[in-house]
Order: sequence, then structure tokens, then C-alpha cells
Amino acid sequence: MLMRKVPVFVPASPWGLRLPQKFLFLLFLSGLVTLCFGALFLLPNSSRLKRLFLAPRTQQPGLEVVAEVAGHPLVREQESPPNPAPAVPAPGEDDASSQASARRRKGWLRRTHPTGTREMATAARSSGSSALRPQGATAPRPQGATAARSSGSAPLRPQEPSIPFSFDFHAFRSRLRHPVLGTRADESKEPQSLVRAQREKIKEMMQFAWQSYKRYAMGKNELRPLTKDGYEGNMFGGLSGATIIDSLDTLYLMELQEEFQEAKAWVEENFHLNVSGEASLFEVNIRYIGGLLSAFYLTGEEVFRIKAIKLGEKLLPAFNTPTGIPKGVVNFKSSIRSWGWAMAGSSSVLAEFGSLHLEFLHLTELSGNQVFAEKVRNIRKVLRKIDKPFGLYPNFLSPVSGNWMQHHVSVGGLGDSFYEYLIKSWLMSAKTDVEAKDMYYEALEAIETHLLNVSPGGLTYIAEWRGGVLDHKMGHLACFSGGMIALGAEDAKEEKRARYRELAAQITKTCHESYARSDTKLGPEAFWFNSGREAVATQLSESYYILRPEVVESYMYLWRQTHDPIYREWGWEVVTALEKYCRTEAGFSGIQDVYSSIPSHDNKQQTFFLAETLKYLYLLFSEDDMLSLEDWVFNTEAHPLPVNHSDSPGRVGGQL
Ligand code: DMJ
Repeated sequence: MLMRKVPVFVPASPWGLRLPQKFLFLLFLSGLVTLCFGALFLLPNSSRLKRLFLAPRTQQPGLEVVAEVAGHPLVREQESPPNPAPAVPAPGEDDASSQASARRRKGWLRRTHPTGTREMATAARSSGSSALRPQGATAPRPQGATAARSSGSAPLRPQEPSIPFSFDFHAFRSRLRHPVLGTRADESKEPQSLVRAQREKIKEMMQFAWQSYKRYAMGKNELRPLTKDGYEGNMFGGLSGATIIDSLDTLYLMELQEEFQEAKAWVEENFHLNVSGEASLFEVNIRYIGGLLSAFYLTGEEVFRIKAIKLGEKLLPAFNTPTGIPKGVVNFKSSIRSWGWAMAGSSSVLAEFGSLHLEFLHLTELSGNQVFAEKVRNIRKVLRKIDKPFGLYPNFLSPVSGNWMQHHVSVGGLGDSFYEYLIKSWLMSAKTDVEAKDMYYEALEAIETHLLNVSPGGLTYIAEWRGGVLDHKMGHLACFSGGMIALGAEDAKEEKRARYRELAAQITKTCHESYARSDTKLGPEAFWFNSGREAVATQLSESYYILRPEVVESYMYLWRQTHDPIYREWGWEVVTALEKYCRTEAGFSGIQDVYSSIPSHDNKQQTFFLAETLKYLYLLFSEDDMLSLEDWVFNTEAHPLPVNHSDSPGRVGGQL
């Protein structure tokens, strides 16, 4: 009662709490806040919480921005991407900037609308992605009008969202002069012909090489057929599946559909770029980037384009040198260096930095990112300006000073594909890259004057040059030059054309002799012309054959140029020898001594055997319009890249 009458002086609390209770409550509350704050740091992955506090950034799923090169973000794959191979705009471009750069581009590049309609996606789903099938392959018949509209369209994979596509695949395909796989006129004319049977045999060899790889080494870089296991090697910086990526276009070309799908699925699901080892810039470029680019141009499958571009970005740090001439080795995690064997680590190698042009222009073409083209244009500029001894290009150049480091000149190893890429740059540009053309013919002139020789027995060969003194030898690698000279003969000055055609034929004949003079009918790694011996190796260390393609590559070009049946005959000799001496129970292997008919295998099925040797053989026994040379140039790993038939004079700065 008293209490009711006499008001007690206790300050009112909003929750009706007394002072001690209030104190206790505040104490509890501050404890709770401290606990929650601490938890931010204790959680195993705080990225989700971070997102609450950090402003959101535009980022493609599965990609992470790691650095910037020339204003373009470099992206890398996150560990375990949530969805395999998402279709995204060109890396390094948000939608607005990609559209802006697309407006600057002409020719094949139009970023105007998605490549595929929803109907196409539906049709692709219902037909099992019909457009992935090689031309002429039988596809399940698409149903109804929707499917009919989709025929011949660029494919959309069912799981890929329909998003803007920076490359007009339809426009590109419509500009080709020939169907990619040709009309195969010989099949309808002579269904049972010998040449068709020969082609089928080569296809069977490819199938066997692939199946063996798949069985014993799937996902590894190479197959070791004797030990029946896989091998990663040390050229690819931790990247895997070199055989798969090198094989994609050959499988496509040969219409090995199931195998192509297996390869493609592996690329989608297992080809991860989040590696951190040391890689050869050259090898990654010609095999992986070349393989992915070709696979894209043949199929229109986004996964190949995206992976090629992302991998290309990983190579860019190699160019961070005072001259912009890249070093040969790129560490995918951090640094770059020259090869230890290249002038005590001080030099870059001509064939390596000189064989990036074709692929890098296509990386720009497919990404809109000019950085790739800028890098190779700069290499061209350095080489154009530098003094050349007698017009020759030595093999070693300092990426620091931009000076030659040794006067060793070779059209074989260390030099070879530099010359090849000059003439092919001219051809790939639809004959607009006049600088490349001039450089090529000037270089060839110097080679002819200073390196070319005819042996006492009448064999024409290209020697190696060491400061004015000749080594009278040719490497197997140099045997590609017959094909190259044939390819370039048509655009030489009138008075030189016949001469170059003849020269190409003579060099190819010499290379054939190096095969014909061995017991196995396969050629050695190097052969000499001295002491009365011609076109033979002089020591065991040069007597091996590692399934190299250069000789059959020249047969293919010479066949296309002349249709002289001798080249098919010679090609068939190689097929027979490969079957006899290199085929093992579990794949093909190189041999250690071509002069011994009891083969000692080296236990390696090289990736270029599937990319090049078998492809060139197959083309040798095919019609000329299969991967017509009017439409395609082959990179130095035999990956076809399209000639730019765009009618627009301003395409990507005229670089393709
Ligand atoms: C291939 O990787 C390429 O052809 C390269 O240009 C030289 N060597 C091998 C094949 O011999």
C-alpha cells in the first residue's frame, strides 16, 4: 500500500529494467558484439561476408582478375570453377567496353547480337549439338521448323547462356571459298579408290593413337606406349592434356566424331589454367593456343575461344623485357627467364619469338584485345630495324639490348618457323601484309645466296651458317622448307617463281633421300653431306626419328602444287614404315636408330604426331579443297587458322 502512495525515485527505463539489471544486459550485449566481430576472422572462408562489406565488382563466373596488362585486366580461373567453361564476353572487357571495341573493329568482328537464337539452342539441345559435328557427318534429324532454322548455325551448348558473342562466326564461315572438309568429290566419283583406302588407313592410325592415349594416359601431356602410362614433361608449366588439344582438329578433320567429343568434353571439364609452373612460350603457343584457336574456327564452340584467350593472357608477362622481345620461358606464377641453354640464359631464340605472329593476331581478332597484336607487331619492328649479317637472321637475340648474340643461322632448329611465319603472315592477311612478304623474300634470297648447296651427288640442301663457315648438314626440322618454298613460290617475283618451285622440289627430294637411305625408310634427326656420304646421319646421336612431321609436310604442299604422284608414293612409304617400326601394342613410338631394322623404341608418342604427321598424311591423300590453302594457313604445329577474307580494308588495323 505504502508503496502505492509514495512514489519511488527510480529513473524509468524503456524496458522497465533496474540499474543493476540494465548493467548486466549491456555487459551481455557488448560480449555478443565482440563475439560476432571475432567470428568474421575465424570463419574458414570469409569471402561471402567480405562481399557484404565490399562494393560489388563486375566479375565473370569462374574468373578472377589478377593483374593488368596494357590496361586490360588479366583473368585467371578460380580453383574449381563452379560451372565448366561459361560463355562470357572477351576476357578483360566488360560489356560496355567490349561493345566500344567491337565498334572499332571491322571484318569478322561484329558484336551486334548473340550468335544464336533460343531456337538454335533448342535445336542444338535436341540434336546433341549438331553443329559440333564435322561437316558431312550424319546428325540426328532436327525436328520441325525451329530445328530447320538452326541448321548451319553456330552452336550454343545447352548449359551456356545466350550472351553477346564478339566474333561473327557466320560471317566468317560464309566468306570461306570452300567447305571446310571439301566436297570430297573423289568419294562420289570413286567410292572404292585406292586413295580412299589409303586415307582410311591413316584415319585408323589416328584412331589407334588416340585410343591408346585415352586408355593409358588420358589427361596427361603425352602417352608412353611401352610403359603404358602418361608423361607430363616440363615444357607446359603444369598445363595438361597437350595431346588432347593438339589432336582436336585432326579428329574433327577425320570425322572421328566420338573421339572429338571425348576431347572436347575433357577441355570443358578438365582443362584448367590455374597452374603455376614454368612453360615454354613457344610450345604453349603453337600447341595449346594454336590447337584451341583451330578447334574454335572449325566448330564455333565458345569454350575453345575463351580458353585460348585466357591462356594467351597468361603468356603476356614473357614480353616484359626492355625490347619487348619475349623471353623463352614464362613462369605462370611470377617471373620470366631465357632458356639456360640459349647463350647462357641471355638470349631469346628466333624460331620461338618469331613464331607467335599468326596465333597472336587471332587472339586479338577473337578477343578485341589489341595487346596481343601489339606484342607481335613490336617483334616485327625490332627485327625489321636490326642489322642483318648478309641479310641473314641469326638464331639468338638479346631481349635486353636487342642485339644478335651469335652468328649462327639455320633454317632448321632455332630458326625454322620464323621464316615460315613470315610467308604465312602474308597469306593469312589475304596478301595485305606486304612487310611480311618483303621480309620473307629478302630472307629467302639471303639463304639462297649463302646457305644453299648442291652435293657432289646432286642433292640440293640448306646448310647451317656459323659466322660465315658452313656446316654441311640439314636437320629433319629443316625439311619443312621444301613445303614453305613451294607455298611462297606463287607470290615471288615473276622471274623467281619457277626457280622457287624447282628449289622446293629439289629440297623435298633430298629429304626423301634421307629416308630412303635408311634401313627403316624413316629419316634421321640430322643428316650430313661430307666425306663422300650424303643425306645420312654420321653418328648414333643424330640417328633417331621421333615421329616428326616435316618431311610429310613438304610432301603435302608439293602434292597440292604439282599433283605429281611421286609425293603420294613417298607419303605411303612413310605410312608403311610407321606401321612397321613405330607402331607398338599401345600406341606409336619414336625409334632410336633409323639405320637398324630391329627397332629400339623411345617410349614416346609425341603430341605432334597426332597434330601434324597424321594430319599432313591424311591431307596428302585427300582432295585439295579439304582445308583449302585458299582459306587456311597451318601454324607450325599444323593447326589451321583462317585467311582473312574480310572485304573490309580496315580490319583490326589490317593485321590479319
Ligand atoms: C613441332 O612441334 C613443330 O612443327 C615445331 O615447329 C617444330 N618441331 C615440332 C615437330 O617436329
